Amino acid sequence: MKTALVTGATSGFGRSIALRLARLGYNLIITGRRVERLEILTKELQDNNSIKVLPLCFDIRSNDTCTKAIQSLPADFKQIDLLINNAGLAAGASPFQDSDLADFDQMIDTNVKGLLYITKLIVPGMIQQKSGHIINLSSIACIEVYPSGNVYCATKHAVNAITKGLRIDLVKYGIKVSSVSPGMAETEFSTIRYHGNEEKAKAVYAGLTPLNAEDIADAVEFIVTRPAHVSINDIQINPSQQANTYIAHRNTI
Ligand code: NDP
Ligand code: 8X3
Repeated sequence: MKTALVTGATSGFGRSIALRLARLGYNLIITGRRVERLEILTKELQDNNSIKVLPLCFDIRSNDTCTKAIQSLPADFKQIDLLINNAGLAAGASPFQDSDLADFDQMIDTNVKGLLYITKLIVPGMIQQKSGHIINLSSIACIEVYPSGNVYCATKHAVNAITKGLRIDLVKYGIKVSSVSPGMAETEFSTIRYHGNEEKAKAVYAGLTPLNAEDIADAVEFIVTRPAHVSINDIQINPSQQANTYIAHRNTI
């Protein structure tokens, strides 16, 4: 049985991806900062699947806590076959000049540095076993920059570059590196981005049908179920009503 580690499994994409991987028979390490949610998901995963589940509660922004968490893995969870680097966020949506430096720090520390910390800890095991698969949750913001997207887009451009760099450096060890780059998807993402303002969060999806977390789990399932000789580099996935980061066709209400 293979083991997958999913960061940011307490909500949105990460939760759906964990549920999907469980159905595919993976043992799971699920992570996030909200311990109650990890406990509830652990029970749900174990009740419905014959798999082993290990919840790990930590903040991905600290290399120290990431290191302690990964070092704490019991022997039967030490070999990780699939790493889903999903934990991430947008904090704020303002023109650069009006943006908050604390939001910049939070996005860079989570989306870029946190992803690097976890990946640095998991890659040595994959190199040793000469196999593995890393899937990074990127975004269409890795391709285009949109108004008031400044630093969020920068973090996803970084994820794109890191994905490509890892693919180059790890190819000789039989390690696949993929990314999923979604457009608008309704999760807790916009509520977090607007610092809890539900009205602003809802307005993001007004007049269109956004992606949902299951759509992203579908993409991950496709990537991980390809034959050994096939590596999917990236799946870009948008709502049908979103052409790119600027153009969305909204129903008139
Ligand atoms: P959610 O807000 O629903 O989920 C985000 C997850 O990240 C949560 O489980 C959260 O867990 C975790 N997380 C955030 N910060 C930290 C931290 N410091 N330490 C550990 N875990 C953390 O958002 P989505 O599911 O939508 O987003 C998942 C990924 O997909 C992100 O990388 C996002 O940028 C990307 N994405 C989202 C899109 C969208 O429109 N929704 C589109 C394109 C990409 P907890 O709070 O418990 O720590
Ligand atoms: C999240 C989606 O529209 O902000 O990555 O690029 S968007």
